[in-house]
Amino acid sequence: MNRRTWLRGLLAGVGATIAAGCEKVATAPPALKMLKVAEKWSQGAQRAIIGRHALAPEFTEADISRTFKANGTRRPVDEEYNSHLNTGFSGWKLVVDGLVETPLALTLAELRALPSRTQITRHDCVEGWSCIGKWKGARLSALLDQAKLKPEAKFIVFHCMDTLGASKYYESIDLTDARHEQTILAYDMNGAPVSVEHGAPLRLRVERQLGYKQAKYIGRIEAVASLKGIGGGSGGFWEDFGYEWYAGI
Ligand SMILES: Nc1nc2c(c(=O)[nH]1)N[C@H]1C(S)=C(S)[C@@H](COP(=O)(O)O)O[C@H]1N2
Ligand SMILES: [Mo]
Repeated sequence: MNRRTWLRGLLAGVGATIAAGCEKVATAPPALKMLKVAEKWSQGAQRAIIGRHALAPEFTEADISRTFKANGTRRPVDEEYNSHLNTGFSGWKLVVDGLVETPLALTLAELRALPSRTQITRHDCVEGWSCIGKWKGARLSALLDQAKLKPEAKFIVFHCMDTLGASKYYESIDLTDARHEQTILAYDMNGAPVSVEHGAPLRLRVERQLGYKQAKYIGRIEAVASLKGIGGGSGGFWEDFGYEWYAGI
């Protein structure tokens, strides 16, 4: 192992906040596995103390990063996405289905009419970089209230319109995060519609979680009882490669 791969492994072991990156992490040596266990324990303790409803830190306009790095898909190649992009997303609708009483299909104008929230927050990618941006979007809880979750619903799945590698990107969160005050479906970033590289027309902001949970290019939101039947079954694109499903920070 050269110094770099060793360092990468170490960072991955130390924990989700400063781990290796949006790529498959090399198998960790035993000492690092122990560190990982310790980190998991300390994360659990922190969560118990801080609680799942606490707000992520918010910043001021002056703190907004001059350039916000784009990561993962920056320009979807998918035909359906591009036809929506070419028509300014005028025919695009967000589908909300699965375990809901009232399935929805909402235009961007309808999403903009829902109760919204604006927040200046820090995005932390497992690769070890962070950027601060201002996000405005519809509160996910408002959308779920409109669709009326069935009692069996336990998770909210975000089906994205981009293909990364060989499969469509997707993510999922539980109902605590879905109903968190800062969990929004963002249509604006830094005062303008979300750009293509950052997930146009709609991307998730779930501020108590790491970067890979922040699904871009959302096309459909599905309420489910179990994550088993979706994608590789681990609840997200990177989770199917071994990343933690709960990426709380
Ligand atoms: N649909 C989709 N969502 C995605 C990704 C992606 O490749 N496709 N990458 C994730 C990762 S790893 C990060 S760090 C953030 C990057 O968001 P940004 O490009 O706005 O910085 O988006 C996340 N959401
Ligand atoms: Mo990331």
